[in-house]
Formats: sequence, structure tokens, C-alpha cells
Amino acid sequence: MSLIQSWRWFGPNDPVTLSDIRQAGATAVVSALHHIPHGEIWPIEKIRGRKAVIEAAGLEWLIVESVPVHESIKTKDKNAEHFLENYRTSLRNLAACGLKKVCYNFMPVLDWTRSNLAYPLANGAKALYFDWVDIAVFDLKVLQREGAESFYDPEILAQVDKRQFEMSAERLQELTDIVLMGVPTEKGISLEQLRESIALYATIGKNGLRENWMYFMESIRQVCEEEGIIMTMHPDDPPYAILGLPRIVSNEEDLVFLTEAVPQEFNGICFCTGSLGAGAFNDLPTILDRIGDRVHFVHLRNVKKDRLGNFYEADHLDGDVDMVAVMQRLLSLNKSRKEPIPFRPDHGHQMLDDLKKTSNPGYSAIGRLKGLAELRGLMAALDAL
Ligand code: DNO
Repeated sequence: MSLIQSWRWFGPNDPVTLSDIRQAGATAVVSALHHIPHGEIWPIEKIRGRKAVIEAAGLEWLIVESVPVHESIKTKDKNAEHFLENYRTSLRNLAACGLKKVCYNFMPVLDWTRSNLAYPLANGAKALYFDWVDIAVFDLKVLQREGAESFYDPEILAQVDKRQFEMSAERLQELTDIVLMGVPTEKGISLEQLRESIALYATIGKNGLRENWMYFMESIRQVCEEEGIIMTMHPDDPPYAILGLPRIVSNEEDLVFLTEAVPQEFNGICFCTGSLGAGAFNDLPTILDRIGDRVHFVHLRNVKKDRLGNFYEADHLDGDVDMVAVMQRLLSLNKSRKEPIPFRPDHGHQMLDDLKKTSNPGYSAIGRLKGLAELRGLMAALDAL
């Protein structure tokens, strides 16, 4: 029994079609109803409709990525109960349609963050890139966050003025849009909203965010246990605080804390090698040895970091993450499972024909097809040993 090869599909508006996905060799799809605003109930008919489309293409909708957790829940504000009730209803509706694996994250306000979506690689392909100086330019010059200077390494700070001077107005706007974007198919936020959120999260802090997450888990526990739903929490991307926002899923200690704080099986992990791999302090095979039994979904991706912590997304078998060791661990975990663990090639380079097309950043067809093919080869070879 091997791992299940899945693929993220953003729905009918995704330029990558279900037929493309089948040709890439995936058997299962990871999808979400991105058009439903965060916090609203996912109606059964809409879920059924999406499922039917996926199945008509000969694929299975295996994982829901994501059912977004509304900011009211993350900050546990006065509307939290309303959104928790909606969340439970959405989970019940998903389970009624046979969808029992859900991915989510608990990152404040922004989902994943990069500074460049088209970083040119030496071979002509393009990758996603995270550059601390660019982020500092945004933070200090655009957002103008109070006290932000103290947050950056002096070596980064020393480059900010020069970098800003060299940036065109268009590039500065592009950088701002990229940081504020969140999930590309969903709505970004405004600078003002970001400022308000940063102020609010400063009062919550890491411990407060952990508590709010525990409250969220407790609020959905009964529904998950009754329906047999497994929640898989996605790590912070990148795995350290940015713009002063607290983070609770960035390293081994966080993951151990979260799995121990809520030991029930419904509290699972989405093991994202790219997110965790961007932290020099994270040793991924060791993390899997600690919390592997709670991993129910895997994002396989690689990153190459430099001395200052800037990183770009490398080829799936290249980069700092020891993908062979990770795959070995996953295959051995898989042996003890009743159901095989699904993985998806997470992100891929923009390359070949896709350089001429517009796709969701990180989610072009050919780069992911290459990643999946390499990972499939690795899996087959290790499986045969
Ligand atoms: C980025 C993705 C994330 C992920 C969410 C899960 O490419 O891995 O956006 O879907 O954080 O909630």
C-alpha cells in the first residue's frame, strides 16, 4: 500500500483542469468551495455538486482544503459563537457527503506569505520567493508598523532604504498586493484591516492564540467524533512570526504541544514540508518521528534557504528538506494505517508552456506534474527496497 497521490484543484475556475490532473497521474483531488465567503455555511447541495463534478472526471474528492477558520474564531471575539456554529454545520454537511478529512490553518489574518511570485531560476523557470528585506520594506515603509525595526536582524535593516530606493512604484505595489493576498482565489485584505488585526493580535499573543485554538477544537470535537471527521492543521508558512503576528504551528515544540493539548484522534496534522522546511531550526525527519502518528495529510515541497533565512521554493527532490528521509518515514507510517496517507505535490515551478499562462501562484500544471512524477519515482523506489 503506497501513499495516495492527490492534487489540489481550485474548482471550475482553476486553469488546471480535472483532465490535466488525471493525466498527471493523481487519483484524488483536494478541493474547497473557495467562492463561499469565510465563515459562511457550506450548503450540502454545493458540496454535492462539486463532488459530482470531480467524480465524473474519474477522480475522488478526498480532502477538503480548506474550510477556513473565521478571524472571529481565531481572535475569539464577540461573534465567535456564531461562526463556530456555522463551522460545525459545514462539517456536518461535508460528512453527510462522505467528506471526512479537512485541512485548515490557524495563521492570523494572512495565509502563506511570500514577497515574489515569479523569482527567476537559473534554468529559466520561476519560483515563489520569500525575501526578508522586501518584507521589511513592506513593514517599515508601506505598513509603517510602530516599533517594527526592533523585529529585524540588523543586517536586513541595513538594506531596507537602498532596496526601497531601487524599487519602482509598480514593484512596491506588487509587493503590497502579494503580502495582502492570502489565498489567491479568495479575497485579500486592505492595509487598514491588516493594521487593525496586528493591533488586536498583539493583545492576544502566542498563548492567547493557543487558547483560542484549543477552544476551537473543543467546540468542534463532538461533531468530529460523531461524524468520524479528521481535522488536519497546516503549519505556519513561513514558520516564524511575520509583521509581529503570533504563530502557533511553526516548529517541533509547537507540534508536540498541539498534539498533546488535544490528544484525541480528530486533532490531526497536515505535514507541510515546505512550510516547516523554511525554518533552519526544523529537522523534518525528527519531527515526523515525534508526531508522525498524528499526520493524516502531507504537502511535499522543498525550499532552499540562505544564511539570512530568505528562501525560494526548490525542485521537490532538491533543497534543504531531506525528501528521501521524509518519504522513508511516511512509507513506514503508512504501513500501520487502516487508510493510506494522502500527499500532494505542493506548489511547483512555473515552467515550459506554463510560463505563458496565468495560474494560481505555485499551482501551475507542469511544475507540479514534474514534482509529482519525481515523488512517485522516489516512493516506488523506496517501496521496492
Ligand atoms: C498554500 C497552501 C495553504 C494551505 C492552507 C491550509 O499553498 O498550502 O494555503 O492550503 O494554509 O489551510
